[in-house]
Amino acid sequence: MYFDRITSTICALATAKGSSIGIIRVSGTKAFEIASKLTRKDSFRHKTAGFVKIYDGEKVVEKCLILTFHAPFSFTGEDVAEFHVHGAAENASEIVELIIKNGAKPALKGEFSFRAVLNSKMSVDEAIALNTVITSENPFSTELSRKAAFEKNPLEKLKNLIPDWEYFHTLATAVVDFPDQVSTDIDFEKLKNLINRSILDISRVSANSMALSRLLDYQIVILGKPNVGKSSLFNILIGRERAIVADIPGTTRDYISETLYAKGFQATLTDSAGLRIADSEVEAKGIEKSRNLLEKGDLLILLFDGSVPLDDEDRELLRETRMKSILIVKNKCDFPQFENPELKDAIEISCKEGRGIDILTDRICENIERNIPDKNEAVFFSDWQKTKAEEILEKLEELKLYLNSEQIEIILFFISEIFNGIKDLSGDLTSHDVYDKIFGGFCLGK
Ligand SMILES: Nc1nc2c(ncn2[C@@H]2O[C@H](COP(=O)(O)OP(=O)(O)OP(=O)(O)O)[C@@H](O)[C@H]2O)c(=O)[nH]1
Ligand SMILES: [Mg+2]
Repeated sequence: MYFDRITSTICALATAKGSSIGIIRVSGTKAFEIASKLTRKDSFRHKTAGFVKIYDGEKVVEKCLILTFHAPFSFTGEDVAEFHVHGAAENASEIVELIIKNGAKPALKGEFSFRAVLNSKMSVDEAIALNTVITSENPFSTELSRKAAFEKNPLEKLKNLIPDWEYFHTLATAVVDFPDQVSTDIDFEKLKNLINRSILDISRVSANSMALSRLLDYQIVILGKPNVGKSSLFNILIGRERAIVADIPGTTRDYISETLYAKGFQATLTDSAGLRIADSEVEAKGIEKSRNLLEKGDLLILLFDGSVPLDDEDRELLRETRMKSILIVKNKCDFPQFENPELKDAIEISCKEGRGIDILTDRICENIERNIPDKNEAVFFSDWQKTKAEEILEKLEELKLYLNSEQIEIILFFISEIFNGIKDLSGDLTSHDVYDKIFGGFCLGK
C-alpha cells in the first residue's frame, strides 16, 4: 500500500491530541507548494524556521512557526514542511484538513519512516528501533532501542551472514539450472558450518528478545492458602490498601493485579484467591483462576502462615510449583513460629509489623534482574522480526536434514528461503508486503 502512494505528498499531525503544541508534518514534492498556498510566502529556506500566518481564503486561521527542510536533507529524504501550531486539538485538525484540501494526502501509520527507509535515510531495523524509542515505557527497552537507532546497529552481525548465503544461493541455483555444465559440487561441510553459525547468531538475538519481552511483562503472583496474609502482603508491596484484608478465610474471591515498582524495576503483581477445596461455586471459580495464574506467573510468591504446621494443601502447593521460579515466604513471624522443615529456608516476614519486607523486595528484584537482556547483544523490537527469526530457525534445522542428500531442488528451496529471510530480518526487505507489515504497526505521524 505504501508503494502505490510514493509520488504523493503526505501530511499528519505528529503530536498527541491534547498537547499544547501540534506539529503537522508535510512531506513530498508538493510540500513547499502547499506551504506557499497556505502562508502566501514564495520561498522556504533549508533548515530554517519562520513565523507565518496561515490563510483559509481571506481569513487568518493561525499564526505559527514553520520549519522547512529541502530534499534530500530531511527525515524522509523529501521536501518537508513542519507547522508548529497551537495545540493538537480542533485547531490542528482543521489545519490538517486545509493542507489536505490543498493537495496533500493523509499519511498512513509509519509512512514518514517508510519514505526515510526508501530514500536510504535509515535502515528498516533502525526505523523499527526508532519506533520503539517513541513508544517504549520501560527504561531497558528505551536504552536498547536508543542504542540500535542512534549508535551502532547491533543487527549488523546478521547482515554479515548474507554474503555467505548469497554464495550458496548462486551455486545451488547454477547446479539446478545447469546440471551438466556446473562442475563445482556444493561443499556441504562449509554449508553446515554456515547453518550452525546462522542458528547461533539468530538464536542469541531471539533469546535476548525473549528476555526483554519477559522483562516488559513480568508477572508475579502471590499464592497460598486462605488467611495466610496474601492480600496484606499485596497491599504492602504496591504501597496502598488496594485489596480487602479480613480475618475471614476466603475473603479474596477474584484476583487483582497492580503494577509493582521496586528499585527501578516494574512488574505486574497479582493477589489471588486462597487455594483450598471451595465451599461455594463463586469461590471455586476464584480458585480455578488462581491455578491458571500459577501457570502464567514468571515468579510465584508462595506464602505460608509460619505460626501453624503445614498441611496437605500447603505441601501440594510446594509440589506443584517445584519446577517454577518461586520464593517461599513465611508470614506472621510476629507470632511464635512452628518448626516446619519444608520452610527452613523461607524468607520470614510479618505484614503486621512490616518485618522482612525489604529482604523480600530484594529477592523479588534479583529474580526480575535475571531477565535483563544483554545490552551488547541485539534484540528484535517488533513481533514481525521475532516471528521471522523463528521461521528462519525452523528452516535452518530442516535444511540440515537434507544435507548430503541428492535432493538438490529441495536444498535450493531452503537456501533461497533462508537467504531471503535473513535479508528481511537484517533490514534488506525482499517484498512489498513486508514493508506493509512492518510500517503498518508504527505510530501515525512518524
Ligand atoms: N498477626 C499477624 N496477622 C496478619 C499478618 N498478615 C496478615 N494478618 C492477618 O491475617 C488475616 C488474613 O489476612 P489477608 O491478607 O486477608 O489474608 P489472605 O491470604 O488474603 O486471605 P484470603 O483472601 O481469604 O485468601 C487478617 O486478619 C490480617 O490482618 C501478620 O503478619 N501477622
Ligand atoms: Mg485475600
